Amino acid sequence: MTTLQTKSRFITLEGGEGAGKSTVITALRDALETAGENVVCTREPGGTPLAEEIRSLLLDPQHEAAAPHTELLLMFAARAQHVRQTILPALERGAWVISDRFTDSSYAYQGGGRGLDAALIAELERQVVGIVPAMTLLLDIDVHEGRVRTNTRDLWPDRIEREQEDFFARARGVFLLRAQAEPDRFRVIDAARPREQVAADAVAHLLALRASR
Ligand code: Z5A
Repeated sequence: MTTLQTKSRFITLEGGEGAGKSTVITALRDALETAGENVVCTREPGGTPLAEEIRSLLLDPQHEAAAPHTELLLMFAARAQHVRQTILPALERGAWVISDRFTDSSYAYQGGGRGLDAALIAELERQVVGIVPAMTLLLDIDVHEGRVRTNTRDLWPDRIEREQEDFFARARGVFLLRAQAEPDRFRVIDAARPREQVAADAVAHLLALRASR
């Protein structure tokens, strides 16, 4: 795979910690199912048994700290499996696929957060992933505000969650730059508002995309 192909029924959710992606995914699934569609909800890193094992390696704070390139390549190893094993087969069956995070997270966290070269990430995206979602919902929230939401939940933060706020601020900056650069694909949603409003905006974007087909 060398050129990127946009997949019309493939939707991704991106955003910082505590942005509320899980809540929104449930609302998106319900909206599509009500409209009679088949839906597969999945997540990254993960989404297949092997990719979930890679997720454990990546996020378990018991392991030694991964070098930035190790982290990047494990993210893409998991994604390579996820695309071939879960996403493409579901799309080929005619289902919609909604993924909690995808390649934009690698640009944000490994590129922005860890400082790795975006050209390397782009090359991995072309060679290893090959597909781009038709729509990416970026749930944007102030880093501190998002972390306050998860701090009350996470007794044992994972390895990435243990990073400092400036790491997440750099990641947020990359998400917003990518959204600015690709306005046709991204919809930026203010995730600081109540759950119902955030979910309603996300559903409206999805149904508008579906109606435009
Ligand atoms: N990562 C990476 O570095 N590179 C990559 O390529 C990929 C991922 C694919 C995945 O861990 C980590 O991997 C992630 C990026 C990195 N690390 N970080 N940060 P994860 O899946 O466990 O982490 P997450 O995606 O950030 O999950 P999260 O923190 O759970 O975020 P969320 O799913 O958006 O949040 P939520 O569970 O829906 O809500 C969080 C809490 O806020 C919860 O208690 C809710 O009840 C509450 N909430 C949600 N919405 C609201 C509103 N609107 N108001 C008030 N409270 C709310």
